[in-house]
Amino acid sequence: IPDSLLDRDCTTLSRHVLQQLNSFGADAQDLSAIMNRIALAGKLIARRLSRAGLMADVLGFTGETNVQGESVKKMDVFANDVFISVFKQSGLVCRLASEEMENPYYIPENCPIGRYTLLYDPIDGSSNVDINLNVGSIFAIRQQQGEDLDGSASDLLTNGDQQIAAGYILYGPSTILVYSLGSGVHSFILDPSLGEFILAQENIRIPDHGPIYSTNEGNFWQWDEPLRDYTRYVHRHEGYTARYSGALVGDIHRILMQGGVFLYPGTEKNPDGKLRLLYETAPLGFLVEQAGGRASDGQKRLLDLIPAKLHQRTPAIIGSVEDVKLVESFISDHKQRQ
Ligand code: P6P
Repeated sequence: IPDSLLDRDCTTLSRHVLQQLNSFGADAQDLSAIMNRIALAGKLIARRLSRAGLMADVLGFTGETNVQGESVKKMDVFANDVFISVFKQSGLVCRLASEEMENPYYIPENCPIGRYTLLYDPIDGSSNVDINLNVGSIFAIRQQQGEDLDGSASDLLTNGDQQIAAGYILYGPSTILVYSLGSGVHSFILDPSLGEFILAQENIRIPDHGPIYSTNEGNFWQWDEPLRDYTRYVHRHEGYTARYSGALVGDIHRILMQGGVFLYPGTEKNPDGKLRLLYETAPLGFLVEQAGGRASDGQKRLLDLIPAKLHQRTPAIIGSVEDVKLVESFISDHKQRQ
């Protein structure tokens, strides 16, 4: 972190991206411009959220149901369209795949130039919007492989190591943007008076172990036996505490900062769990691995998983190495006994 406060305030996101990208060569400019557009989207969403209760047409539901079968919040649609709009003017991203859209959105005029695809969850945890609790945006950037002439975006159905950048924006008491381009995890705090994301922490490292386990224990009886055994273990042993907000970005940010493990296992109703691989758990898994943590579906590394379809779901165990390995050991021991 720069020594003087003034230097610190001048370490904006775009400068930090360029500093980092010396090793990226030609892509440096592109990725810096893309991160700038993501920052603009974050500012537009943060501004709307801060006045949600005061403006018409922000809170509540649209009456529609999205591809996930979830009722769509007005804020979901607004945030989804914000990302499309900021990239329309950018010339860099020619395809956007979102939790809110059945098929990717194409910006053909960008295709000859921009070979990048944005995968995103525009507002994650949107049920928290109406009660003024934290929500987040999750994003990943991939390079398009091939021409995608049939519009199926099948080149996106690859493993998470194909992500060239990933991150999230946490809309809480402060608006924080956390990202990685593959060389460490860095956080920025939005200074509304400047309209800039200012560097807060560089090379964030997740502790190898932490006290927190973060999961919806309301699903306990729907889990497989190993996950129940793990839960009984942390209930019985000193040094563990439960924290769960029902909004993925805030729960993961807490784990990244303090250590521990976030779990969204499969259930009888949803054996693949609830979270989506391409634009929720793969970006977060990328970040947590970059911070020295671990991310799996309980048995396999999350970033090795290859989705069969765009909105594929996956169980997710994400966090400190030791804590994720502990959960995995309950699953592998159980399999050996069968
Ligand atoms: P549950 C929000 O709807 C979300 O997609 C994530 O933000 C969050 O982690 C999860 O679902 C919460 O699900 O079943 O615990 O309410």
